[in-house]
Amino acid sequence: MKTLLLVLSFTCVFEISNSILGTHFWKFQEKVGQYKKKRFLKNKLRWQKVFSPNSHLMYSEFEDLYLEQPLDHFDPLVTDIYEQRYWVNPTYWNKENGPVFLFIGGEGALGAYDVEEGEHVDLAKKYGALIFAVEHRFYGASINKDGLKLEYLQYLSSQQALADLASFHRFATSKYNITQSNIWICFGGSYPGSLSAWFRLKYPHLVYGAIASSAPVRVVKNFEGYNQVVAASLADPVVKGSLKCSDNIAAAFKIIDQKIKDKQFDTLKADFKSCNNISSYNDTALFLNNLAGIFMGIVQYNNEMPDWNVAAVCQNMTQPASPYDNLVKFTTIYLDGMGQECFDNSYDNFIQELEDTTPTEEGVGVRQWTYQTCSQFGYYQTCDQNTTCLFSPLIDLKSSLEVCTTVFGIHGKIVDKQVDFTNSYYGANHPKGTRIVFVNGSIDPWHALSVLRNESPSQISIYINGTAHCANMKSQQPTDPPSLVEARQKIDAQIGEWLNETKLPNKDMRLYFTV
Ligand SMILES: *[C@@H]1O[C@H](CO)[C@@H](O)[C@H](O)[C@H]1NC(C)=O
Ligand SMILES: *[C@@H]1O[C@H](CO)[C@@H](O)[C@H](O)[C@H]1NC(C)=O
Ligand SMILES: *[C@@H]1O[C@H](CO)[C@@H](O)[C@H](O)[C@H]1NC(C)=O
Ligand SMILES: *[C@@H]1O[C@H](CO)[C@@H](O)[C@H](O)[C@H]1NC(C)=O
Ligand SMILES: *[C@@H]1O[C@H](CO)[C@@H](O)[C@H](O)[C@H]1NC(C)=O
Ligand SMILES: *[C@@H]1O[C@H](CO)[C@@H](O)[C@H](O)[C@H]1NC(C)=O
Ligand SMILES: *[C@@H]1O[C@H](CO)[C@@H](O)[C@H](O)[C@H]1NC(C)=O
Ligand SMILES: CC(=O)N[C@H]1CO[C@H](CO)[C@@H](O)[C@@H]1O
Repeated sequence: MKTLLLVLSFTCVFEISNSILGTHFWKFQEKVGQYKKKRFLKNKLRWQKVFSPNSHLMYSEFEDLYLEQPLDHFDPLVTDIYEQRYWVNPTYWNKENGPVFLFIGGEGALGAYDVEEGEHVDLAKKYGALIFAVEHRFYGASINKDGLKLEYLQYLSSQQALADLASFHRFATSKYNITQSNIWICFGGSYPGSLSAWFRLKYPHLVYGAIASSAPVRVVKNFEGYNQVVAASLADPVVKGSLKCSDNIAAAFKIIDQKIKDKQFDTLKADFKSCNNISSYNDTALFLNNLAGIFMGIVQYNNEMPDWNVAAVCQNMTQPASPYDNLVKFTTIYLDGMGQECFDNSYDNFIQELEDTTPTEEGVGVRQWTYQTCSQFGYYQTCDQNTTCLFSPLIDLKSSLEVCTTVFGIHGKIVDKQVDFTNSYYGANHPKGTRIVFVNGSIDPWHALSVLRNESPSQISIYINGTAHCANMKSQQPTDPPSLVEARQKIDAQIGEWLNETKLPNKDMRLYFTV
């Protein structure tokens, strides 16, 4: 029953890590991240062979750089520091009046590719921008070696992360000789999408405009809306889903629920390739989360990897065999595809993983992100309300909240209070900002928490028919659907407009445009 946390990744930094129980969803996400990295490297190597056949093939020409940040921006008596990692790509920069593009990190490590590839890089080429990518505190290499201990997690918050960006702005302005003529625009997808919107909202004097892709700015404890979109996406013909497909998935989960009631745990263990016995309550819940996580992951990352998309799920789930048998078979295909023999459905293992305080430089920070959901965001992707959820109602809020209590000592009532505060603090899905573009995909379950309508003439929403999480953040590809091409053009035009208005002959005019 724990909800895997949402993680953002690669272009989406580490596209929001999910908040469902178990680590399986994360594994899928990591696989998506690895795939993208591999594709990127392959393209890069090909490029290097063509243009510099004799160069040694390095991962990237852009090195890891660090700046010192206070562990606590708000309490002068805390004098500890940590080193925050960032990258800079000056290749396209027109120093005189080119903008600065800030790519914001989230719940996973960033990489040099974040200043080399993606929509923001394409736009940087066009507009002569200096590109920075800044890793989020406590993720990747931006953490002290004992940073994951409970006593330090209090310094992991979106407010501290935004203050890091303010402090980075000051640091970079001085180090790279950035002037008033170089206006800043920030980018982010998923949780960093929220940070992008919030950076503009809370620090409008530092950043001129923000692109917020797939940004779940309205936080919510029980995010049952996630699975409503998952259900709608699996039924959506635009991505080759169908009602029959979603009905069959629901039917299969109903049979599983019945087998659980009948205590047929050995059958379930064998049918769905569980590594462990799942008869204890917590393990059963984890099993259900992991199984549902297959569908959540594939929908959220629809078409990020070849063969793993709604179309394939629905082909498998609408075969002539019974829905249950189709699900059993698809689970096996899925595990093979992930290179795993069985699902680890052990709740104890899951908790142990969350309690591990050893930082890992790569990938998603599972412990950190879980802490952020417990302490600020909730986002638990449950199935226990009266919704159109296809999965088992045993995927419930109670078990997600138990993880907060068990691992961090944060009780459900506190989660409530913190989630309410976060919405008050930032304005939920009606933030009163200006020059913020919210971009969402209709297939992306996270869009349910984003800004989907124009809030004002300068706080606008772009809704992409048929795309999943953060699709617009990738560089353009020949296979992109017209809706995505059009969305990117709108973002491009918006940035063009912002830059034009700052280049008016009387520069002081700029002040009138900022409010
Ligand atoms: C910034 O300007 C100073 C003084 O003009 C110069 O010495 C330095 O090299 C410049 N730094 C960069 C990164 O351009
Ligand atoms: C799983 O555990 C239950 C309860 O302890 C036990 O009855 C059952 O035989 C176990 N199944 C397997 C396959 O070990
Ligand atoms: C399930 O997990 C919760 C939270 O870790 C724990 O309090 C509870 O005792 C566990 N239940 C069982 C039956 O092990
Ligand atoms: C089932 O899904 C797999 C993995 O996506 C895919 O390769 C396969 O073609 C699908 N099977 C059918 C019958 O559509
Ligand atoms: C769920 O639906 C049932 C039947 O419509 C209703 O009796 C029940 O109160 C609902 N529960 C919630 C939490 O809305
Ligand atoms: C989305 O695209 C499909 C066709 O690809 C079209 O039938 C549908 O009307 C579109 N939906 C919206 C809201 O534009
Ligand atoms: C910005 O100004 C340039 C030059 O005047 C013009 O060609 C371009 O169309 C303008 N772009 C937008 C988005 O207004
Ligand atoms: C779920 C949802 O609110 N979808 C909305 C997304 O944005 C489009 C365009 O603004 C609306 O038509 C949808 O209703």
